Amino acid sequence: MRGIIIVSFLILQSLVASSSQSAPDFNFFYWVNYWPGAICDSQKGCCPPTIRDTASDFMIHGLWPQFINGTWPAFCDQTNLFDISKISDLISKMERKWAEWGVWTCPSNETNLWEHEWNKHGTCVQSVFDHHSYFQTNLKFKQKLNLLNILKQKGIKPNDGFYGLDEIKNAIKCVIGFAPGIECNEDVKGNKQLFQFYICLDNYAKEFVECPYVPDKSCASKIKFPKFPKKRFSLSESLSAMSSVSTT
Ligand code: U2P
Repeated sequence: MRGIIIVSFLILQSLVASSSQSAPDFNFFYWVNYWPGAICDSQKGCCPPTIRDTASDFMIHGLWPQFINGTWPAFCDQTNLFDISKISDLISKMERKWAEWGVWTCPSNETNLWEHEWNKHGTCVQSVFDHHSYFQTNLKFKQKLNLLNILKQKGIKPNDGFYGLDEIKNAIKCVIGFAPGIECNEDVKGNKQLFQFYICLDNYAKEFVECPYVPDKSCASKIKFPKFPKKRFSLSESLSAMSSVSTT
């Protein structure tokens, strides 16, 4: 009898626990990555060379909760704003994979992208993520999905060449099973160019899913894949390069 009571109590307890865990109140996620080369050209045709230790790669923009009707929640909680101390172990990786895009504008205009993404989108997904897991999940997908390599393997390279929009979508679809959304912008000559990928994830950000909704993101049937911004050496790197030349 005592055993039955204990088992019943445990079942009841687990039911209460699972019902108090809130389910996501949005439908899916966009995981958005931008191409730094598309930011340079679209400004004044210039591109400040970066001294940042960024990889020549797509950069994370953010993980955005979405509704299937094409709207999205934003800035949901003023009481839990960005706190960098909660993600200190992730910073060095984030600096390489999630660079501020103002670095590549003319003139450089750094705001704080991480802070903005948490305050705008992260605060709306607290049924699924806390500070740390929000940022970590972005980095996890970056590790899992190498967009640039996928494109390069299909001969689609950042060389200022033009490639079919469907060709680009299909390259990604071949690997994740679903076509991404693509956002374009224009270079100074008015050419449409690859700016951002929208990869759709389920509302727990566990799996890739078919995009329930992809907004029209103003591309053409052929789009330019601009070069990656050139790297400028830092003062210490330049000095060490000079000293190695003078000693040889
Ligand atoms: O389009 C302007 C900014 O609104 C946010 N956005 C846009 C489309 C969409 O489907 N979902 C969404 O969240 C983005 O916010 P950001 O983080 O850049 O401020 C988008 O850039």
